[in-house]
Amino acid sequence: MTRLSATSRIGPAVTAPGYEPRSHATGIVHIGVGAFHKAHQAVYTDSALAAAGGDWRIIGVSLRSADVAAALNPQEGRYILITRDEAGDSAQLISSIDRVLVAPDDPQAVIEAIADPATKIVTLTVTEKGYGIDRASGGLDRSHAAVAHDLANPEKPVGVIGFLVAGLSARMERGIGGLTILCCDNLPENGHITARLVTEFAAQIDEKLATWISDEVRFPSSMVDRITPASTARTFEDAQRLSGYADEAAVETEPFTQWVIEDNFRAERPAWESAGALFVDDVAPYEQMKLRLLNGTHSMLAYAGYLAGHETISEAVRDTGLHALAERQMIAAATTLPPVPGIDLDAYRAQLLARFSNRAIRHLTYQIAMDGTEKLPQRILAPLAETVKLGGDGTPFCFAIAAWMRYCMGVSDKGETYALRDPREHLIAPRVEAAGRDPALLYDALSSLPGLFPPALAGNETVRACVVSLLASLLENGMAGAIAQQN
Ligand code: CS2
Repeated sequence: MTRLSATSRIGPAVTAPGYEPRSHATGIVHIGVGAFHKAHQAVYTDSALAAAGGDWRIIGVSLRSADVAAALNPQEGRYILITRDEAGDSAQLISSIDRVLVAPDDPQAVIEAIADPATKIVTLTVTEKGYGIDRASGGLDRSHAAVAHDLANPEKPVGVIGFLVAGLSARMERGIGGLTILCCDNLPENGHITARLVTEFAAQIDEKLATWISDEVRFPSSMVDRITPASTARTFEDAQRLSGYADEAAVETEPFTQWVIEDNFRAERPAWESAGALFVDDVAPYEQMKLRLLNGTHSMLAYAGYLAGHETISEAVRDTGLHALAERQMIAAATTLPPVPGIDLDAYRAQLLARFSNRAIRHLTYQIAMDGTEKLPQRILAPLAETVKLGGDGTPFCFAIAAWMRYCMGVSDKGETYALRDPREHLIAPRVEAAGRDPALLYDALSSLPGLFPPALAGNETVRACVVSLLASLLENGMAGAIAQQN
């Protein structure tokens, strides 16, 4: 089968780009070219290029693996995006990515791309664990492997913060001026977090650079949303069937998409609003809504669903017991939110449950279960702390915590083992082992992981009692039994 390329004559089943890609130069560097980027920011940029033109094509950067570059570069960045709905699939050829750089192969090329005067915006999707956030202080975690490496070798970075600072330093030295760094990861106030990490890192190297960054660089926050599972053999087969070409870079996603961006850019930007992006003064209410209702419930469904034997989110949410627990958690999370302009939260909740049930998307519970310690704080623990403060009932969140703690044991009710896949696995494993099957010991061992629980929850006896009793039920009755008991 011929491989997809810039000159492929794609059949009518695939929507072609509404612009001539080669007529547009690059203006964005994107770090973390995973499936999510290819189903989200790259698609908004593709639409913006068609609607309003401009030199906004994307230079992608992979921080670790060479796989994405190997798939995309021979295709001049082209790939097929399949949108899956229960009513059927649709496909689109995306052409906004120009090329992908592999950072470990050539770190200097990444620094040069960020320092290029043509680069106006650097967007980021490196997942929560990529940044090196010290959860206790909110600042830079100097023990994070990439951060520690990059502080010692600022000219040869390996991590996202190190690369940003090296690129910015080159811009300052060359008198080029600043740019916009737009974080698109699922973190609250993600622009503020990124600004703080970058500035703290820069201050370690050169105070003057830190001041220059504060003056010259903008860090808008943004809320991103589109459920995008990892590509599988079926994604590639369908891309081939629809387009007539082999495409190992193909991705699949759901129809829904949302991007809310703080309108705070250093210079011009693509017309992302032409693809539906919303520019606002304050993203925080939208971020909280999405993190607490969508991601918080997603995590609960991932842990409880996986242990109850459900392979995908759609299966999990079609389990009537889990459906009720998902709805209960969303209702509880909604009470912790500030008003969200223009959003009807009841309709949002119903829409989320419908999105989760989409059987055309096989989003694995095991995929979402990974990196729990990086996800729990903003998804579950923050709304629980808020609920406690408001005097509400924290049980829905306690159930999610208990499900995560039970999941940390690494063995299913049937005795099957699985890998935890959490950056703090080395801390979790010995604690779980020492606690055995004692619910109180398990709670104490995991809730005391450094920086995980916010101080407001750490010594809260009501929360402890609630999670411990749920854990006891989980250990005694199994996940399916505990779900039934909650209903
Ligand atoms: C999921 C998210 O993997 C996860 O942790 O909760 O990737 C989720 O699918 C996206 O945030 C949806 O926008």
